[in-house]
Amino acid sequence: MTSTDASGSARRVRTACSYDCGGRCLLEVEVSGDRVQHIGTDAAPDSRVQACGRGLAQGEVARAPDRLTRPLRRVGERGSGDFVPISWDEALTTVAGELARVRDHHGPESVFLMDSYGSLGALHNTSNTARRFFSLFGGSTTRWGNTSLEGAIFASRATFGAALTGSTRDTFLSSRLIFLWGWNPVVTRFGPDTVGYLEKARQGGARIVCVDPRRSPSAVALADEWVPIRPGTDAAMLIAMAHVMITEGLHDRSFLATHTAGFDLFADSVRGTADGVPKTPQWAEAITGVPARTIERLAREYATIRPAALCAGWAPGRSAFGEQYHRAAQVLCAMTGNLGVEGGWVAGGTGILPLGSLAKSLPVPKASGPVLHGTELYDALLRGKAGGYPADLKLLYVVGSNFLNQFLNVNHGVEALKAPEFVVAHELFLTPTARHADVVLPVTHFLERDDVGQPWAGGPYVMGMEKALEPLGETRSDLEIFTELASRLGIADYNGKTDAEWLREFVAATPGLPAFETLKREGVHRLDPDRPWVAFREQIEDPTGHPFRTPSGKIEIYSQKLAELGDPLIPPVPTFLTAWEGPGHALAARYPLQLVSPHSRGRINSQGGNIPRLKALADDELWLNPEDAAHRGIASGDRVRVSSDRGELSVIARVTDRIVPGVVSLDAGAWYRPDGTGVDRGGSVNVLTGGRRSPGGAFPGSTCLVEVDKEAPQR
Ligand SMILES: Nc1nc2c(c(=O)[nH]1)N[C@H]1C(S)=C(S)[C@@H](COP(=O)(O)OP(=O)(O)OC[C@H]3O[C@@H](n4cnc5c(=O)[nH]c(N)nc54)[C@H](O)[C@@H]3O)O[C@H]1N2
Ligand SMILES: Nc1nc2c(c(=O)[nH]1)N[C@H]1C(S)=C(S)[C@@H](COP(=O)(O)OP(=O)(O)OC[C@H]3O[C@@H](n4cnc5c(=O)[nH]c(N)nc54)[C@H](O)[C@@H]3O)O[C@H]1N2
Ligand SMILES: [Mo]
Repeated sequence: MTSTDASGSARRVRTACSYDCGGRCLLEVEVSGDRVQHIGTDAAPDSRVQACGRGLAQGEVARAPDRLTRPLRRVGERGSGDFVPISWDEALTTVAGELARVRDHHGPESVFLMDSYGSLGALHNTSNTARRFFSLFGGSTTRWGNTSLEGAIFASRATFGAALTGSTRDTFLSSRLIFLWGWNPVVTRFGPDTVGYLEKARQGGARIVCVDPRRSPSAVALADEWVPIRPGTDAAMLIAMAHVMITEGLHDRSFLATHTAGFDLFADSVRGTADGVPKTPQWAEAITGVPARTIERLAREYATIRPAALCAGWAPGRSAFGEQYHRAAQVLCAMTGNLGVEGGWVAGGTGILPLGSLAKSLPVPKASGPVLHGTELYDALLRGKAGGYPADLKLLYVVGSNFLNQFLNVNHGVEALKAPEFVVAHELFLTPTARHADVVLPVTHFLERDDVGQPWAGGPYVMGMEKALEPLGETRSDLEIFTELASRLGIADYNGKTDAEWLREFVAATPGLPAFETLKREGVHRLDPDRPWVAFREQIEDPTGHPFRTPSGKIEIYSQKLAELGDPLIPPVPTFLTAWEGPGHALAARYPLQLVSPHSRGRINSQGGNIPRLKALADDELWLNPEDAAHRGIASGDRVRVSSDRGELSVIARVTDRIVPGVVSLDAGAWYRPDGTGVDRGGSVNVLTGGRRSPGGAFPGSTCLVEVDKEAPQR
């Protein structure tokens, strides 16, 4: 444990963010007394773990004036924000009492655990701490459907029999062509080393093409070519690229014969043998808005310039039939033989690499209990069993999630949050979600805890995290809170160890790591392999010895498992399916513009939305094309009303040709702040979004039609 230097002179500690951005970047924190004087990242042993502006602002986050420091009990209506501070004893007694009451009277499935990605340390992990508790509690209803990449996970399982498809970023140094397809790592990072390797690849002669409805910061900084595309139509463009390769004989026949199953069935579908519609570049042009000639050229380039990396981002997959886009991208990777080789890339999910990764984190015993997809939560809260859901949800338990802001259809959420008998949230701040809780339990910030962490993928290193500050006020970690609740509820075995004991155990179980105390002092420990880690290298180099974990043992272009589902909306070969909300849909008469909602430079999802230094980094204006603006008499700087079938918000417009006509963009994560008339003045984009999950489970944030009008000046 570190202690504050009595003389008040500064000390330095090394830690890393535990946020859900794929980072885990080095923070060198200079602390004096209870304050962070400065956070730097320059002494990093190499540029590959350097922190971004969000990391460097964590001193302000941890000591923000609106940090919650005491447990709160609601006194006004839900959502009113009227709370009074209470003691921990009262808070824990109330929460334990409600948990026991609901479990004993209605069954544990009447508790819904809403855990999310607030903190992703190995120990202080908002999901593991909560899931461990509720497993031992007797179960609960939980959520399925990863908001980030469920489409990619679904597709990767079908195609490769694996959810994890990550490679280390140094593989880009061998790439001669790189597609940033709906991927904007200049803002979203995906590990602190991604952009550096992309820059190096480009300096070494790789051509970079960005396919995105927006000329994103990555398109500006990294790309040789920007290909604007209509949101939600990527599968059509990819399938048309396959058409070009097939008709021109550019596909890698020997790779396909050795490693894949079902290519002929896909080729039939591309040619239109059964439906009479050949999936030509002209066909795709009408759907995507991308000129047929561009599609042809890019198909030829991807098939002939090798090795090439098709980095298929997750945003295009967070759409109506998002999994089809991922499946199509995966098939193209296989058709060009760019899989399992250095310089190639597997379009898919990601995940901690199976190399020297941290062997242990807080264990979560298996629990049985019903699951609901995140997009079903509000309807389930409102209708329960009568609506066909597995339980009547009486108690909502929220840990590390600002779902009201971050899930689709905020107004529906506000209605649904009136329904449960009791709502608890563990939070740092009174977020839009926490405002709707009955009891809010104040948690520590990661700068106030020891931990260890590892980035999502591609970052072959482990970070030791040393506590820099004492917990603010009366805050406690999620682990401490659950430990207390477990003891009040008579749950044995939730936590019999100190933090240091857990952490020593996790680190000791991992070959190649120094002891926890050393790791904590050093900060970064790299586990670099001697050559790039490439997903599926073994399967490609030695197909007999290392089959894929699919029914055929091969890359399944035609998926036997999907065929067995017999669901026309989950076809066995990648297929473009028209979204349930989009151009040409009846709703487009009233709401003619498509909306995308990228992740912000100034936030991690919604986190940072209340911090001035981070707000200043964010771009919270609505981007719209000059053509669309002219029709509506809108100029940059005008306040506009954006409306959808689900709600309305008010923001400032930016007119820019960096977005394709017919599409507008507003970054996700600004905090919901409704005025008296139900219009959101905070610019929380999910006031506009809505709808059901994709058949494969993707969270369809970018399937959304809106209209934009100039707002009459306020009096
Ligand atoms: N700064 C920052 N970094 C983050 C996060 C954050 O909030 N802030 N969040 C983290 C998390 S949780 C995640 S899951 C990742 C998200 O990472 P991504 O999903 O990659 O990020 P997005 O910003 O949503 O989208 C990337 C790009 O896709 C484009 N796009 C949107 N829809 C489509 C489409 O239909 N087709 C095509 N071709 N392009 C499209 C957007 O314009 C954007 O430029 O980022 C992580 N990193
Ligand atoms: N329209 C649209 N919506 C989107 C997206 C999009 O692209 N467009 N992206 C989606 C994606 S990819 C994601 S991942 C989701 C994210 O959805 P969430 O995971 O709900 O997003 P966050 O805003 O990161 O909320 C995490 C909360 O945890 C709290 N927190 C931080 N540390 C701790 C801790 O140690 N303990 C506890 N108890 N709490 C802590 C933070 O204060 C914050 O309020 O949003 C999704 N929503
Ligand atoms: Mo995410």
